[in-house]
Amino acid sequence: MTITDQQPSDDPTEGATPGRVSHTLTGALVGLATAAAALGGAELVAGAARSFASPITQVGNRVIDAAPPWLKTFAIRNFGTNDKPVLIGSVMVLLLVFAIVLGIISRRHLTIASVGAAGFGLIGAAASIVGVGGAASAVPSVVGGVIAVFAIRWLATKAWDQEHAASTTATVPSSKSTTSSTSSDESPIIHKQSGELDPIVATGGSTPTRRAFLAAGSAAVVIGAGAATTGRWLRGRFDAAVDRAKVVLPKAAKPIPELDVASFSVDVDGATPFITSNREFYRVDTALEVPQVAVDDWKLTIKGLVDNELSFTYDELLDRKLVEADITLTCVSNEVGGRLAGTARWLGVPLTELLEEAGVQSDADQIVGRSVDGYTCGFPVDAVDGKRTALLVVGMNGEPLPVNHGFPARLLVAGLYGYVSATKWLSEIELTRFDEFDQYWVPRGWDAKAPIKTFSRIDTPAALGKIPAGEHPIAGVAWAQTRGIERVEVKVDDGPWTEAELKPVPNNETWCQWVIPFDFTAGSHNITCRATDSTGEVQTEERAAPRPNGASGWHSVVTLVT
Ligand SMILES: Nc1nc2c(c(=O)[nH]1)N[C@H]1C(S)=C(S)[C@@H](COP(=O)(O)O)O[C@H]1N2
Ligand SMILES: [Mo]
Repeated sequence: MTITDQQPSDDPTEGATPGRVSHTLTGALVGLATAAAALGGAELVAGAARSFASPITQVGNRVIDAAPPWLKTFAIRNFGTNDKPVLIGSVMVLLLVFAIVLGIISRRHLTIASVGAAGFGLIGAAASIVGVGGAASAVPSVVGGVIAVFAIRWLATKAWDQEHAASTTATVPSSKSTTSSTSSDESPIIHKQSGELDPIVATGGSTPTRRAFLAAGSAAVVIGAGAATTGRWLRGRFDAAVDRAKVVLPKAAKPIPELDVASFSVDVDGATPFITSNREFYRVDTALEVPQVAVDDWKLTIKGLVDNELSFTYDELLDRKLVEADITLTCVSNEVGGRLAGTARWLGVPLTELLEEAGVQSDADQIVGRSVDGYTCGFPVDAVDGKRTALLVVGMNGEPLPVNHGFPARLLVAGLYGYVSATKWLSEIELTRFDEFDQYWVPRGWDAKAPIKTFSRIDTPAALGKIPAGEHPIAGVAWAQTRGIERVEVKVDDGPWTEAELKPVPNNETWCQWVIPFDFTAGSHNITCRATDSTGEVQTEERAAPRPNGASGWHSVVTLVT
C-alpha cells in the first residue's frame, strides 16, 4: 500500500487518536470475532465424534440444572415450549457480552483477556464433563478455548497496534490529511481510518492497517459461523433417528385387543383424543438437546442393592417376552386444567421380572432410574408390586420409542407422576434407599414421593370461548391412575352439581372421558367440574400449586353464550 494522493480534510476528527467510542467498537469486534472463531471451532470439532459435546449446549444444560425453581416456572409460563430456544439465546447473549468485555480489556490488559478467553474453554469443558461425563466430551471446549486465546491475541495485536500507530502519527500535523487508497470505492470510514495509518505504512513499517483488522475480524466471524453450521450438520449423522429407523419391534407375547377408541371417546367437537399420537404427546424434560443414544453401544444396567447385577443390550431386551399396556402419563407440573398428559399403548418388559432376576435386597426401598444425560427419577420399591403396570418401555403406539420420548428405553409406572418414575434415555436402574439418594427434582423443592392426584379438566366449551345459546355439551377428561374415576360432576354458575356420563375405560390406569349436555342461556357462564376416584374420595377444592407434589383444585372455565 502506498500513498497515492494528498487530500485536504474537512473532518476535524480525522486522524485524531481514536476516542472512547472507537475503542469500544474496536474492542467489541475483537471480542465478537474471538467468540465466533472459538465457538465455530468448538462446534466443528463437536461434529467429529459422537462422544464430543457442544459447549453451548452443555453450558445451557448446566444453567437449567442450576436454575432456581421460580426461574423455571417463569420460563415455562412465559415461553412455554420455547423455553429452550430462549435459554440458548440468553446463554449466547451473555457469552457475547463477556466476549465484548474481554475484547475491550484486551487493549490494555491482553494477558487478562487471554486468561478470560481460556476460562471460557474451561467452563465449557467443566459443563461437558459434569453433564456428559468422560474427558472426550470436553475436547471441543478445550479446542474452542485454545482458539479463543490465539484469536484474541492475534486480533488484539491487529486492533491495538494500528491504534498505537494512529496515536503516534496523530501528533504529526501533516498526517491528518494523508490518506491512502488502493481502490477508489473504499467506504468513507475505512478511507478516513486508513488515513491515520498511512505515514507508518509509507515509511515502510509493517503495522497492519485498520482495514486489515476489519478484514481479519470479519473473516473470523464468517469462518466461525460456517464452522458452526458445518459442525451441526456433521453431528446430524449421530442422530438416534438413524438407529431408530432400523429397529424392527417385536410383537407383545400376549397382545391385548386393539382399542375400540370410539367406545372410550365422547363424540364431541373439542374433545381430547383417547389415544394421544406420538407426535401430539407432550414432552417435558431438562434436555436442551435430546440425547442421541447409539443403540449398539447402549446397555442397561441394574445394580445397587441387588443380589445379581444385570446388564442388557437393546437386542437382549427385545428378545424378552414383551407386554403391552394402555397407560396415561401425567406431569406433576400441570396447573389446574393443565394439558401435560397423554395416553399411549406402551410396549415393554415388566419391571417385576427384571427385579426378580436381579434379586432386590430387603433394605432397598427406592428404585432409581438414571438417564444417559444424568437425569434421575426415584420411586418406591413397593410400587412394583405386580398390581400396577411398571414397565421398561421400548415401544409407544406401535413404534419404537420416539427419540423425544426416551429412545431406546424408558421407565413408566402407572399412577406415579413422570418426574418420579418415567426416566427417558434410561441407562441404569439402581436399587437404593430414600435416605441415601435424592432424585433430580428433590433438591429443587419437589417431593420424593408423589402419587397422582385426582384431576378433572373441561375441554369444551373452551375457556373464554363463544358458543351459541341452546344445548351444548360440556365434556372433558379426568384421571386418577390406578384408582380409576368413579364419578365426574359438573356445576354451571350457582346450579346444582350434576353427574356427567362417564365413558368406559380399558383399565384404571388411563384417563376417562366424560360429557354432559347443558342448555345455555345468553350471557356469561362459569362451568366447574370435579371428579371422585374409585375409593370414593372427591377431588379437593383446595387450590395448590404444582410444587411440591402436584396442583389441586377444581377446574373452571368461563364461556360466553351469545
Ligand atoms: N431423562 C429424562 N427423563 C425424564 C425427564 C427428564 O427431564 N429427563 N422428565 C420427566 C418428566 S417430569 C415427565 S412428566 C416425563 C415426560 O415424558 P414425555 O416427555 O415422554 O411426555 O418424563 C420424565 N422423564
Ligand atoms: Mo413432569
